[in-house]
Amino acid sequence: MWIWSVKLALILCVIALVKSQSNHIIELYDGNSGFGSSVLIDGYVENLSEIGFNDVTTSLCIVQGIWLLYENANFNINAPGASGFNWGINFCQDLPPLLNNRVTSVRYAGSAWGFQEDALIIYENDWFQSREMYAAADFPSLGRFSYGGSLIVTGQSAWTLYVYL
Ligand SMILES: [Ca+2]
Ligand SMILES: [Ca+2]
Repeated sequence: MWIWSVKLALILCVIALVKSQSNHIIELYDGNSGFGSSVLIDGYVENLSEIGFNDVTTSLCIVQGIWLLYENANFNINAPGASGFNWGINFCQDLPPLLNNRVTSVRYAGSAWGFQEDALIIYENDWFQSREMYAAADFPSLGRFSYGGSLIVTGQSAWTLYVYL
């Protein structure tokens, strides 16, 4: 049983680490085409009202990384809604109408230290919404983290997923 406790502790440790600063960087803008007031973000933001930018984003510039945007707080955990994903290096774009002036939470996907490193991220709901489970290496059991709504694979390694232990 202690093994599972250690594994759970490791999982939580990794999740805690990836929520802080990373080398994924995005800038959100109030106006079209990167104009207007803006915020630079390099970590998970559960509610953009914390930094005075809730429901105002109209365009974004990705400096680098894989970024997920959500209509509601906490990555749509409590209330499913619109979501969007963008990834790459140094590009800007306007948000689609479904997300324009509606983005309330944002987070990145993959390794905190490099978005092209090997990682597997499994999300509870479709379109990368709600809770997530992150793995960077073999993982014998996901335990209660039995999500399967959507997933993102980064890096160059192949992964095999099993239904049973
Ligand atoms: Ca706006
Ligand atoms: Ca919103």
